[in-house]
Amino acid sequence: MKTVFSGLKPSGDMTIGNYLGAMKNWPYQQGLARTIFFVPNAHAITVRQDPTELKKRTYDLVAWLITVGLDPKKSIILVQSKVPAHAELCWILDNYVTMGELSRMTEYKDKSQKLGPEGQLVGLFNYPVLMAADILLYDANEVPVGEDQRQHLELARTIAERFNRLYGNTFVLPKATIPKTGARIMGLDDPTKKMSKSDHPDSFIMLAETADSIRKKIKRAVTDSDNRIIYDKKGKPAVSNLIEIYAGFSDETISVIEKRFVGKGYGEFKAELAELVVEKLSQLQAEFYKIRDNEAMLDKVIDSGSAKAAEIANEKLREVKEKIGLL
Ligand code: AQP
Repeated sequence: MKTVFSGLKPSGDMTIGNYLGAMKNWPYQQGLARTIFFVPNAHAITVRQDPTELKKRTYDLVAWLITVGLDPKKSIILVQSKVPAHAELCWILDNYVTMGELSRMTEYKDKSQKLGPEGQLVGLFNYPVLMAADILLYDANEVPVGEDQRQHLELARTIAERFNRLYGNTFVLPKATIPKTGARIMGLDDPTKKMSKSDHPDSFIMLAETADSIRKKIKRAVTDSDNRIIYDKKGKPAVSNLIEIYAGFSDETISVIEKRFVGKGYGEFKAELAELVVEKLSQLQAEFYKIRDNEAMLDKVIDSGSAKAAEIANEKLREVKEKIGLL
């Protein structure tokens, strides 16, 4: 049975980008694969975090994972900091990747540029190696992620291939699985930039956003010059992004949506989109708050999932250490 592995870092409140590009698709894998989902809280600290907020968001995220349909009886749900093997394998893999390879990672280039010299932390630079360790520890065959993570996945594959060549078959080569729609939801204020939970609030819609705020943000979202609802990523990036959000929430194809809005303008389209997002998110929010209220249950899910994960991860780490001569 194949293994499917993915995660979401608690570096901000979850956005509809994280939902449509990643977590919405994860529950479908349950039963068809060994499914492991994690909260990479150690990844989150590559950018300064408020400790109380970080802890709260870690619980929020576990609650969101359950809300979208992950069942702790069918999937392993773990928190990265509870399984030290991730950090230990990262250190080992650091010795099988070059500075040049890491320097080419566009996420590092974008983030470090945005953060300035003070934010150019070694952890941020090393982020893709920790991510490779996360994936390789569990023999993951498939990693369902949004488009932005493709480059990191390729690096994980390169590191695995390099290690396997030197020491014999050790790691499974992971493959990124990227959804057809929603793989790259762009900012509402700027369709040339990916929607990110750590950006300006006008650029994203949170999963926990209130109905009023969703309506306001969609109304204010930038559009393109003509008034037609046509999907054309190059020529009409802003409207194409809104159509993609519509498709993600309605589960309709882009051409069905285009047909529905023939002869209608941006105002009408945006109003319908806002109502669709409000309806879908309020259903999810109702479920989320019930789950989030029960922190004792969340603790049990985290502890038992992390213990199961540690068994798998420690076994892989033992094999790696044996192969390279570490006691
Ligand atoms: N805009 C997006 N469209 C589609 N998918 C997206 N993902 C993130 N943004 C979009 C996918 O969400 C998953 C979790 O990502 P993450 O939280 O681990 O890190 P990220 O990709 O760096 O997400 P953010 O929101 O941009 O976080 P910050 O602002 O903290 O860096 C991944 O599968 C990702 O592809």
